[in-house]
Amino acid sequence: MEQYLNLCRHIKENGVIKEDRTGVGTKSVFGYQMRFDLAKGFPLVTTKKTAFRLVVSELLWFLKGDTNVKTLMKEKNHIWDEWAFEKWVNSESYKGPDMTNFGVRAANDPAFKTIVEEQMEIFCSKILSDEQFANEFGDLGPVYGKQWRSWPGNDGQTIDQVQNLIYQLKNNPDSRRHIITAWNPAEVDDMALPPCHSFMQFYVANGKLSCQLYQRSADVFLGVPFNIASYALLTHLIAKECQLEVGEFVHTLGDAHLYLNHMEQVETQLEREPKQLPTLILSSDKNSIFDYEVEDISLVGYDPHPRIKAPIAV
Ligand code: THF
Repeated sequence: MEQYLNLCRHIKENGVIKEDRTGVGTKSVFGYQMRFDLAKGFPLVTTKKTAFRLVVSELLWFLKGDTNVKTLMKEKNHIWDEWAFEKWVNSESYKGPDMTNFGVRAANDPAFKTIVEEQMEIFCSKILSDEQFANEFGDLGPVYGKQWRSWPGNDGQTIDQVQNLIYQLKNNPDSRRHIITAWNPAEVDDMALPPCHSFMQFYVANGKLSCQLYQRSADVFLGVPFNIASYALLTHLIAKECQLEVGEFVHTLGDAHLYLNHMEQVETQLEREPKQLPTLILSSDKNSIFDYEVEDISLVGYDPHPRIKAPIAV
């Protein structure tokens, strides 16, 4: 995963200091591309331990068309909690301590961080125990799952972009229109967070399936290792269903940034030697990409350096 370390180095050396929505501040570059040959191993970052099971449960959640964090919480996946939590604490029905700008405030104030964590626990247990609460506050709006599987079309029809993609890959592999887009301008304002990984294109040549992703905003320390693994996995799943080999994952980034409170962690990672990439194992009895469960997807030979903790910007 030299590609990933080169990206970190490139931003460190060439990035400009830029304010951002979250108030944390970033070092940022605009426009960058990485390529991963998926036949050479599964591209999960080895210079820190990265929780692949979270990548899997998130991708299966997208593929099922789900947009409610309850499903993720049941899988003990908490990577989307903050965005649902934010909707709740800004609503009429929230009666707890003031949570304005809780992300930045928690990062600067340990006492307040404890209060946020308490409220977050209350939030999670309500989502898991109260169905009506989960329906109202667990939903992130028309995010990835909705756009991928049921993009609202004309006269009440919905468009299943994933199903259509697979059909076209099987029947018209040379097409230059193998596209899925999550960026729906009509619905962006209703989403808890507009899609960061917004537009993908697939490509078939020499019996191999490649995927290119356009990611408008890239949190290089926390998000990007997840995003690379997620799209690599998606490419494997689709290739298997279409009886193709895997080709390349091409990752194109728009605003590629390192949060200023991740800089020390990045240094630690840059001092480490990358290790051999793991291999992906898919359970062989699945006929459809929509039938996978978390247990059907695993890695062998993943032996990363230890985890490096960092705060997430909300
Ligand atoms: N918001 C921000 N600021 N960065 C992102 O990368 C991001 N995402 C998704 C939505 N909003 C985002 C969520 N993806 C982690 C990883 C991916 C996320 C969110 C959070 C994270 O905290 N990972 C930690 C620990 C995970 C754990 O073990 O619970 C890590 O060390 O990797 C980009 O799509």
